[in-house]
Amino acid sequence: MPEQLSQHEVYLGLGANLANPVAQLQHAIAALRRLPQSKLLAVSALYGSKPMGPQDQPDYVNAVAKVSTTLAPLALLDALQQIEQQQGRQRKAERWGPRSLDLDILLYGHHTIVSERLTVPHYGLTQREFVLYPLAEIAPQLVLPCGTPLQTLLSRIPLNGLEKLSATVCE
Ligand code: ROI
Repeated sequence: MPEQLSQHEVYLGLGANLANPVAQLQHAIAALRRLPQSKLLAVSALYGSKPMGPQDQPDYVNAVAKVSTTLAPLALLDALQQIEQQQGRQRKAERWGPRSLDLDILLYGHHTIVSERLTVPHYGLTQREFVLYPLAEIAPQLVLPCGTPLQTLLSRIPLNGLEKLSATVCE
């Protein structure tokens, strides 16, 4: 695990498909601005996306944010889960079911983390258009810890109906 007080560039995935998903993401971004020991550096546009997993659920709204933080990975995870809970997230037994807010640590610097609570890079990162395209919007030159350029992954993953929404994220 990385030491606690060095600065790390972290990419976070945001997703919601319940309870006014655009507002959920806007509130979550406001909460990310208040994260302790952290600075919000960039946020992608909001994107509408088709559900991955069970299709009998509403479309999602997704975005990616870049944060600089001195929080250790599990402290960051705790803070993100607290934001999810404040916004009414209920963890249900159903795998890949709908959710009011999902905040995922996609990348934590160039670190690879495998622990009971956390796997980084996020296991879905390389497969999910609703993560890769918003990520490329704010970090087009990014190279993953495995050495693969983000642009190489993008060229393999179709948009699958992903669309930029006109809703804005407040400054
Ligand atoms: N599908 C989309 N489009 N966006 C998500 O954020 C998302 N999150 C999930 C599952 C249920 C896998 N499907 C998703 O957790």
